[in-house]
Amino acid sequence: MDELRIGATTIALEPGDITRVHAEAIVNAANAHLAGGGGVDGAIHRAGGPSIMEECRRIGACKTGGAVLTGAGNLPSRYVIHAVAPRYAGRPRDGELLRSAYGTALDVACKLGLRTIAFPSLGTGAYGYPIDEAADIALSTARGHALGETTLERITFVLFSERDLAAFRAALGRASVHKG
Ligand code: AR6
Repeated sequence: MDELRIGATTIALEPGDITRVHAEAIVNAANAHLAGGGGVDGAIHRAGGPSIMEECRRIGACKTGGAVLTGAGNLPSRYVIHAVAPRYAGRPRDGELLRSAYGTALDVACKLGLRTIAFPSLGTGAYGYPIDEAADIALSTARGHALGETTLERITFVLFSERDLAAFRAALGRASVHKG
């Protein structure tokens, strides 16, 4: 089973396309200019319609490691949380920034009192973060969040490729071993 239970929160993995997911918030792998692009970002703006980009323009920018909130246009979710991963360059700081992008998105959702959130694998496409390391960071940040006080009952990682799903499954196994 691709799930890990931490207190009242379930961390789950599922294959698929995040634009089709029914979670209260989905997370976008955005860039610091909130300018749109390819990958998940392109898919979310295409499926969600122009209102999301209008809101992004009003917000203007988001620092790397940060996250900002918009509505979700025509998507089945209520909100899109645009999180900005680092462009991978092998610096120790890259790990901190990726952790911060996940952590900030989780905090934004929790402040809104949301119960469900879905993430793609941030940073592991155009930004080049190695998937195995990124999956460990994603799951340990979710686990750390769930160990604190949170409104989130379900944190789902929606994995678009076999490679992403396999890496997150292996990382979930490692996170489960360290559960106690
Ligand atoms: N649903 C879920 N995951 C997806 C989807 C989808 N529909 N499409 C791709 N992925 P990327 P980044 C996976 O490049 O590395 C954009 O141009 C994909 O398999 O979307 O953070 C932005 O504007 C990959 O593992 O995001 C930025 O400029 C993962 O999503 C830049 O790319 C992330 O790949 C951000 O790069």
